[in-house]
Formats: sequence, structure tokens, C-alpha cells
Amino acid sequence: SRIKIGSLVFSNFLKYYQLCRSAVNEVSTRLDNLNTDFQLRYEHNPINRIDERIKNIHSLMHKVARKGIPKDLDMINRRIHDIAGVRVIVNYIDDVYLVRDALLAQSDIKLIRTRDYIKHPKDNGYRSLHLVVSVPVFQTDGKKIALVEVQIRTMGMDMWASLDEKMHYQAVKNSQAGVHAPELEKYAGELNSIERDMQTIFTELGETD
Ligand code: 0O2
Repeated sequence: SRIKIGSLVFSNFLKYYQLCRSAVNEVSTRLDNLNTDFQLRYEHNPINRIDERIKNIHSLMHKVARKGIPKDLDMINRRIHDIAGVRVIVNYIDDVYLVRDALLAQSDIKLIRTRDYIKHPKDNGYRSLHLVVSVPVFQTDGKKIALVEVQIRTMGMDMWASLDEKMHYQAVKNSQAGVHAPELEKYAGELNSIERDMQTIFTELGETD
């Protein structure tokens, strides 16, 4: 039980990861329930897909080193908020904020931080709404509070982000960073414009129902 990752005791680390896993399950279940409820009440599913992920230890340690964070669970917990991650892919742009509001309306979920890369896209064209929320998790020894990063984005934003990620990975492998960056930035804008037009049609159809 004294096996260590750097200076972190492995068994403590496992417990921490288990807390993050439970927090992801908690948030994901709540989102799934909200989606079903939206369907029953308004005949509209805002959520297309939910992806869950726990940051792997390699990428966590990379981030810890990059940010110069001491290898201490308390410090890691305080400074890194995306170990537990839930990505919500929604159908239309307005659904991003519909899902955000419905989640934050739950009295035991607290908003810790918002980064709205939809209202303020990154220079490369990346769009997505990032929330860090705290959520209660019930363990055998009582209630714990855990942080979860919730990324909410449309299908177009998600398609763009996955291509961007793949290109980034390829570029690192072939040392060709940024070759397609201008095209990608242009496509991000075009996708956004198409999704805004689709939103307009969807809203109009709803008004004439
Ligand atoms: P992975 O593999 O998804 O975990 P912070 O330290 O949290 O204050 P950080 O980490 O830059 O600052 O947080 P931010 O801006 O909220 O974004 C972190 C995550 O958003 C990334 O996680 C990506 O998932 C996603 N993301 C942000 N910018 C981009 C981008 O330009 N392109 C793509 N494809 N995704 C982006 P990780 O940790 O990088 O990776």
C-alpha cells in the first residue's frame, strides 16, 4: 500500500480516482435524466451524446509538471479541475445553454468556473462551453464533494474539435504543427454559421407547432 507515483501514495491516489469516477457517473446520470425529462415534457431531446472520461495518469502527470504543481493530492485537487470529465454533445446551439441551466438549477450542484469558448472562441476556432461544477458523492464514510469539468458543445463544434485534436497529434508526430491551421479556423466559422442557420429553422418550426 506504500507504492508511490512520484511522491503520491498509490492507494490514496486510487481512492481519489474512484471519487472522480463516481462524480462522473453522478453528473452523467443527472444529464441523462434531464434529457429524458425534456423529451417527455417538450418532445425535444437537447442531448445527442454524453462522453465520460477520467484523465489518464500520464496526461495528469504531464499537466502537473507543466503547471509546476507539487505532487500532492490536495494541491492537485485545488489546481486541476478536469480529472473527472463529462462531454455533452447537443443538437442545436441553444441546447448548450438549456442543458447548462437545467444542470445548474440542481440545488446540490455548484458552479465553480465557466469558460465560454462559444461566445469567445479561441484564436484557432475552438468552440465549446466549459463548466467546472462541484457535486456531492456518497461514499461508505459519508458525503464527499468532487469537481467535474463539463464540456458542452454542438455536433459541429465536436466534429471540429476531434479533427483539431487529430491534426495536433499528427503534427507532433510529423513535426508539421500548424500546416492546416488557417483552413481549420475558417471551417470553424463556417460550421458555426451553418449551425446558427439550422437553429433559426428549428426555432421557427417550434413556433409554428
Ligand atoms: P484532454 O485529453 O481532453 O483531457 P486549466 O488548467 O484547466 O485552467 P486548460 O486545461 O487549458 O486550463 O482548460 P480549458 O481551457 O478549460 O480546456 C481544457 C480542455 O478543453 C482540453 O483538455 C480539451 O479537451 C479542450 N480544449 C481546449 N482547447 C482546445 C483546442 O484548441 N482544441 C481541442 N481539440 N480541444 C481543446 P486537455 O487537458 O488538453 O486534454
